[in-house]
Amino acid sequence: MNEFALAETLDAAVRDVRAIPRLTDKAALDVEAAYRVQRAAIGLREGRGEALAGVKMGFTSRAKMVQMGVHDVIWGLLTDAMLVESAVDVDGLIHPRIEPEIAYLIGRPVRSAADVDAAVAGVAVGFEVLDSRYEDFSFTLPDVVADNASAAGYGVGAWHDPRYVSNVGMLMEIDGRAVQAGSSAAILGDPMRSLRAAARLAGAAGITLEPGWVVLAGAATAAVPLPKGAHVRVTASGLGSVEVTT
Ligand code: 0L1
Ligand code: MG
Repeated sequence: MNEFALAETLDAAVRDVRAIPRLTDKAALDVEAAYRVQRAAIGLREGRGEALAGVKMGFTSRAKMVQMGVHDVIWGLLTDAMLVESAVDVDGLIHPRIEPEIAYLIGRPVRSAADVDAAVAGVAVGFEVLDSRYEDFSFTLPDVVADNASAAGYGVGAWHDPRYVSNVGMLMEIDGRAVQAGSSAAILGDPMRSLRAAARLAGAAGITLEPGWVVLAGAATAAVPLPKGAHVRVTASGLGSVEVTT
């Protein structure tokens, strides 16, 4: 199967809400080719009218990198249709999970890591909804890269002026019960490192981070299953909270 056909397979899994076998079970796919598949699948979304809205970073904790045997973060693209205002329709997702994130707002065009520190216009607490398109949420590194790093949705709380959030406490509650607690330091030791990596990787791929784009720097804790009928609140010390229902 060629790379465009692989992108169509992933895109159909999203639209049909149907898990698929790993692409690497049948196709020889390295990470470089997997990013081309990712880009082609995003192109299909753009063809349906979605606009690029940011970047998400994945495998930003050392623990997850070791688990996957990788030495670098991965990244994916966010579109405007992925933005969750207040509710997620989990019936439209295969096996969703949610995780607490630190989000950055881009204020000026960023073409390389050198541009990014001065381009931050805001920082917020956020969440990411993950939904691997693969059966059993099971994948190899090229599979998850092709699958846009499992991105399905994201939300952000109120934007705050740029500030250091290298070690702020984060809490995720479902229906008032704490389900995950951690620190933003779990994100590469400092989420700014992840933001710089986003700028580096996007720049190398010829993508400019545009004003108004959001960068999800990574998760402060493990993701948890996102059930139907739930109320989720994610809080980061000094950044307030963001809430979502399902
Ligand atoms: O955002 C993330 O760190 C997740 C990257 C993809 C792996 C997964 O689905 O857990
Ligand atoms: Mg994430």
